[in-house]
Amino acid sequence: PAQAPVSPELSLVPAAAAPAQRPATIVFGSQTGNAQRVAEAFAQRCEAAGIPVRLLRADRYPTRELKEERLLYVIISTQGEGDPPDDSIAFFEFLSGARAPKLPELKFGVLGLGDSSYPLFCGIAEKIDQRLLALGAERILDAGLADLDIDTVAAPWQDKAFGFLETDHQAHAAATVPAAQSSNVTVLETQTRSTFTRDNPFQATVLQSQSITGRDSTRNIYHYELSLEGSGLKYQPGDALGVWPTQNAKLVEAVIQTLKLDPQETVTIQDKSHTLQAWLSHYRELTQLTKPFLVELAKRNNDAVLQTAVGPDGLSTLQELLKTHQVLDVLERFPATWSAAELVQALRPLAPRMYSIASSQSEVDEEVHLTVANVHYQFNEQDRWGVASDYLARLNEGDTVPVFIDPNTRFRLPEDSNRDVIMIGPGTGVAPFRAFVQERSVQGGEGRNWLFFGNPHFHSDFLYQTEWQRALQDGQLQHLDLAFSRDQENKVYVQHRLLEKAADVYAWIQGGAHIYVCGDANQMAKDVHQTLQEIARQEGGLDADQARRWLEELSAQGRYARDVY
Ligand code: 2AM
Repeated sequence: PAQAPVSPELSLVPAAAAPAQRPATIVFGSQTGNAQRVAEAFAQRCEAAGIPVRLLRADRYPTRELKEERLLYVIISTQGEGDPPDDSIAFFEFLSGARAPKLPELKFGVLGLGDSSYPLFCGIAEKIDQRLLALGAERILDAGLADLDIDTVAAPWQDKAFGFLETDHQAHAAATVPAAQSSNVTVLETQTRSTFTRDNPFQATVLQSQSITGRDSTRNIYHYELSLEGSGLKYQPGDALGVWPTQNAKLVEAVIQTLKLDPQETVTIQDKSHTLQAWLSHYRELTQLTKPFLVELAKRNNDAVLQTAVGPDGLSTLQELLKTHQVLDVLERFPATWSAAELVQALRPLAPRMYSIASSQSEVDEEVHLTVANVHYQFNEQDRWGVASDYLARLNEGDTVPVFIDPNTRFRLPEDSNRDVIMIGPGTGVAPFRAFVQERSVQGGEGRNWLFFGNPHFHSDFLYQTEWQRALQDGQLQHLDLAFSRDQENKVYVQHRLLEKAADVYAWIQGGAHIYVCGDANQMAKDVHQTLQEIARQEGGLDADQARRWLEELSAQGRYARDVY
C-alpha cells in the first residue's frame, strides 16, 4: 500500500526517557533512487511500528560514529562494473580502508541492489557485508542481493530485518532514548503520486517517432514524443521514463523452436499462468543474459567454456559471455533439454528499461520526450537487438506503450535558478540537458547554461542541432562546446573540451555552478571525473588528494551529479 512519505521535519525518533539505547541506523547509497526508496519504505515501516530508526544517505553518514553504532542496516546499489553509487564513494572507501575501526559491538544487515547481467552483481553490497564481518561485527541476516525485480529479494529481506528490529525494540523498549538529533536526516522529496506506477503503467500514445541521426551515421538514434494526457503523471527534469517492452516476436519464436517447445503450452509459476509464448514475450528477459541463467544451463551442458564461466575462476570468461551473448546465442551454442516451465523459471523476469527524459513539462505539458539509441548489432552473422530500443523503434505513431515515471532525486537542477550549470552529455547523454535547458528558460533566472556535447560526426550526429542553435541565439544557452570525435585524425572527446576551457570551468564551479554528467558510465564518466580533478589541480593548485575530496564534496552538496549507464 502507498504510504505518505516521511516529512523531513518529522523525526523518526520519538522523544523518550533515559537510559541510553542507540536506535538502529539505516544507511543507503543510491544512484538513481531505488535504494533510497527501499530504505525510506523500511524506515516508514519502523516509524509506523513505533520503532526509532535513523535514516541517512551514505555521504551524510558521520563515519566517526560507526564505532558507537549498535545496529546498522546498509541498503546500497552497485553501479555498472562494480562501483559504488556516487553518494557512497567516501563511505565505501572509509569502510574498506585502514582507518575503519574494529566493530565487535555492531550487529548489521546488508541489502544490495544490482543487475545480474553484470558479473560483479551487487559487488559493493557483498564487499560491505564481508568487510563488516572482518571488522568483527555480527551479521544478523544474510546479505540480500536484489536484481532488477527488486522486491523479489528486498521484500523478504525487509521482513527479516524488521522482525529483528521488533524483537530488539521489545527487549529494550523501556530503555530507549532519542539519537542525537542529526541535522543530516535526509530531506525526502514529496512526489505527487499518480495512480500509474511501475506495476500499473500508463499506456502512452506515440505522437512522434523520428530518427535524428544521419543515414550514414554509425548510430541510429531516435527522438520520441509520447502523450501522457489524462494520466496525471508528473515528472521533473532529471527523471527517467520507465518503458515496459514486448520482446520481438521473431526472437521469441526462435527461442521456442531452438528448444523444440510448444508456444501454446501453459506454464504456471507462483499462481501466474500464461502460455510459453506470452511468458517469453512479456515477462522474461531474452536479450540480456544473466549469470543465474548460465548456472542453470551449466547443469544441463558440460561444455568447458560454460563450466569455466560459472566456476570459481571464471570471471573473465563469464564477463565475455555476458557481454557478447544473448539468451538465444547460448541456447544455440550450448544445446540442452529444457521443459517450458524450467526455461521460464530460469530466465530473469523482464525489467522495464529506463530512459532519461528529454523534455520539461513546463515546455511540453502532458508530453514526454525521449532520446534513444537503437541497439542493433550482428552476432555470428545474425541480427541482434536491444529489447526496448527495438520495441520503441518498431512502434508507429498512434500505438501505445506502457510507461511510468522513475524519479531521479539525485539529478536535479539547482533550486536557485540564478546558479550556473555545466552540463556534460555526449551521445544520448544529452537527453536530460534538453529538459534542463527547456526548464531553465521557463524559470527565467540569471544562471548561465553551458553544454558540452560530443558524438562521432558533425554532419550526421549533431543531436538537436537546430534547437541548441536557437537556444544560443535566444540566450537560453551561453556556451556550447562540441567534440565530434571522428571528424579529425585524433579523437576529440568532451573531456578534452573541458580541459581546453579549464580556467572558465573552474571559475564557474568556484562561483557556485552545478555540474552534471550524463551518458556512458564506464569510460566517458570516469574520464570526465578525472578531468574535473585535473582542472582543480591545474587551476586551483590542489594536490591529487585535495582534488579528489573537492569533487567528493561537490557531490555531497548535490552540486556534482551523474546519470550514467
Ligand atoms: P567514439 O565512438 O568516436 O570513440 C558519444 O558516444 C561520443 O562519445 C562519441 O563521439 C564517442 O567517440 C565518444 N566517446 C567514446 N569514448 C569516450 C570517452 N572515454 N570519453 C568521452 N567520450 C567518449
